[in-house]
Amino acid sequence: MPTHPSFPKRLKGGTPLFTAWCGLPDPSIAATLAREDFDAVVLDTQHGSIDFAASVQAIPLIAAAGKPAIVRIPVGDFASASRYLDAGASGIIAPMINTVEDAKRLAAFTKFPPVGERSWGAYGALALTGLEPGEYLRTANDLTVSFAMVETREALAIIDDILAVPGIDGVFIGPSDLSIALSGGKGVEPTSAEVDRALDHALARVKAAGKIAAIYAVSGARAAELSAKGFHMVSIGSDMSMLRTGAHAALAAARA
Ligand code: 3PY
Ligand code: MG
Repeated sequence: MPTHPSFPKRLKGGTPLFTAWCGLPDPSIAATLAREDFDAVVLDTQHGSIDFAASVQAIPLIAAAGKPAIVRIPVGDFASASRYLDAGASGIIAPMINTVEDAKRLAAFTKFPPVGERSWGAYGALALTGLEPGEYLRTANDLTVSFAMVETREALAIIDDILAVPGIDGVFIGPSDLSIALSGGKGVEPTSAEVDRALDHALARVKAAGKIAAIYAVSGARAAELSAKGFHMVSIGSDMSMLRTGAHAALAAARA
């Protein structure tokens, strides 16, 4: 059965999960990466060119490979978060959660009452999970994961308050935006010492709250460093970066 009741449990299970990150607009790309040894696949509808329809098509293709699909929504687009969960996504990543109010809105749209105000209509999720409506209603809040992105000074300053919002399962650090914020707009340096200090602090706060710590890594080598620090989930590069890296390596070998 292509359901992922174990996804939140696996996230806290002690073995870091590595995810693919897809922004290219064809669902077959996410389906292809889902067949590689990633633990889950993220569909990036904030910065990727993949749209709503293609993402909704990708979700069952990822599930058919036995993997959870997670969708990053555009900034403030909480209504789409509900629709992706309805389609069977196992998690939502919401960018630029900078206030407690933002975090509450995310929880409201992604969790059923009494935690939130998610509206009923999870038809794709019912098909993928095989659950009866009542069973899905009772279990969905615990089977799906809502990540608040922390990627600004404002968010870092109130990380404990964000983590305390019921329905927020964890934090996903955006190291590129964080580096821009911390440098006052001087540069994008997601692996800088300043970013490292900030993410060590964030990681400690997430662990103290007993919630899930996730982060984006620009490369496999950086993902290894971040998982060694103790992040539960690390997204590696992107479909576009892997395509370009592969092309550069092939051409360099050909022209050597
Ligand atoms: C960031 O690093 O700012 C992200 O949003 C992850 O790509
Ligand atoms: Mg970002």
